[in-house]
Amino acid sequence: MQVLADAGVNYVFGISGDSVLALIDAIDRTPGIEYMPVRHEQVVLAHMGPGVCNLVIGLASAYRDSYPVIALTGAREQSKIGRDTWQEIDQLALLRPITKWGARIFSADSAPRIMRSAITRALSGRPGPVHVELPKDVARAESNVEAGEPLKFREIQDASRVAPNPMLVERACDLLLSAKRPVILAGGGVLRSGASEALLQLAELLVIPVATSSNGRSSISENHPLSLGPIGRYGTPFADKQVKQADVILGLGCRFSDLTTRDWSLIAPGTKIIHVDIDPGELGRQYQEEISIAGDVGLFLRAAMGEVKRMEGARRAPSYPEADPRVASLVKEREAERSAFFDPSAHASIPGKPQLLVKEIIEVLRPDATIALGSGLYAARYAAKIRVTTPRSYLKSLGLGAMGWAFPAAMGAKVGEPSRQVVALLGDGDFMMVMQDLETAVRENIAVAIVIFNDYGYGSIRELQKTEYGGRVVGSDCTPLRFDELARQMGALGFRTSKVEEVKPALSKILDSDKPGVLEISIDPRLT
Ligand SMILES: Cc1ncc(C[n+]2csc(CCOP(=O)(O)OP(=O)(O)O)c2C)c(N)n1
Ligand SMILES: [Mg+2]
Repeated sequence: MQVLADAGVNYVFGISGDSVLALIDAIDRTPGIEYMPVRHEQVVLAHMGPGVCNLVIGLASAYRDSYPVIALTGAREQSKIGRDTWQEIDQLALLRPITKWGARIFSADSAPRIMRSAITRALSGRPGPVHVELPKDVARAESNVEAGEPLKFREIQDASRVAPNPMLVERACDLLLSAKRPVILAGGGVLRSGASEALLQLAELLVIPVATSSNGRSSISENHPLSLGPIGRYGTPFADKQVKQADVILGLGCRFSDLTTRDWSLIAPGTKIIHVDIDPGELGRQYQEEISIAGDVGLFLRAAMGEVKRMEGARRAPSYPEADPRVASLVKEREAERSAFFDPSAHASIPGKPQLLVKEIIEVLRPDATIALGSGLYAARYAAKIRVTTPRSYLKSLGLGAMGWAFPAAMGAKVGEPSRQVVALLGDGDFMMVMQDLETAVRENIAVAIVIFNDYGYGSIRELQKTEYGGRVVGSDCTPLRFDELARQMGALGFRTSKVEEVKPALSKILDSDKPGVLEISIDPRLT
């Protein structure tokens, strides 16, 4: 615990059990680190066996989206391990495919070394979750081994930033400078590398428009004239078109996934791809690439800027990118698509007008508000249209697409940055997976706003059953629940509306209250 506290870890979220009592006790006795009980084990400290089983969704989400997480789990006493004792499963094996690394602390003396290793592995290179298991007898043993020098997150990250091969950077710059319609595709790696500023600088220097994967959203302000917005499943036809027409694509910290490329149909054959990623395993994995570069995205961007300036190839004095005719026309097209989406008259036939509900939500939020999106239809099709402008302000379980992720993610974001507004936008089905954690939010006063698009069921699934299964809607309707009443009963604020004009005042009340609150937006289930 001392290693974690020294490294700056303030909170350990968890659910207890006999196997982790010594850990919880140690947290309680260690200054600077606090135990925060939650009501679902998606994170981070979990009892052995059933507790570890509940960890799977949280860890798999973190693994697929490259978030650093340390999972601490209990285990039976060492003398009992492997005998199928009560609640015992092979936890290290269970979590292995969804973690970067896992280890058992086998003696009290080895604890600091293994914890230091866990922190380093979670944060370095391509970040991800790690798992440390602590047998009950080891957890209660005494040791005189010191925690060691405090680890600094920043130093760990910097130590593993691999610089790209300069020869490849030069070739990449040559290709970018000779391109006619280049596009940058920014993925989550830009954010993990902290390279938003550098991305903007290179894009502006070369006047290259920037599209993002969904995981890369917030790496560039979507208000910037060079921003095309997200592409693929959760993107827009406008952004997709620019990527289709590109002759050179510079992929930064992205995986060219099925979601991003619409099953690899977006990038036209013959398009030249330059791909930069910290994980060499991603290079050339989905496409035949013109130039593959292993390395940190931020270091690549800085090296490329130096190279371009040396080549004196900057196309323009650094004026404003809108002066470029291509950019001016892109901005016009982008804004036209957006206004059409939110235009009330264009959707007169949709009684609930979910677009307009979302527009109201956007107008209440501060520009740097963090939004966490659920995985249902209303979140994906409508709420995803919120324009994201601040780095790390957009959270969604993308690689795994898990329901039940957005609300706890929003709580984590609020605990991490209490001064920022945090709002979870999700469906009723999504919320029901973890609604018991409202108790956590109230108890710990984690002031998140939870906006539930209540269409009384699994709208996205219902839609598929209507279109692909002859309209036979089976198992996708939920009994109507009053989430506003539930919230109030649990001690949170609770509002409910089905009127567009009531969204703003209700959400403002929650956001201004500094308390957790639920706004249930009732939507006619016949819409899906
Ligand atoms: C843990 C998990 N189980 C099942 C699914 C499959 N699934 C995707 S969306 C969805 C329904 C979502 O319902 P809701 O949150 O109410 O959103 P809506 O589509 O109604 O807007 C389901 C069951 C999933 N993504 N994650
Ligand atoms: Mg629903």
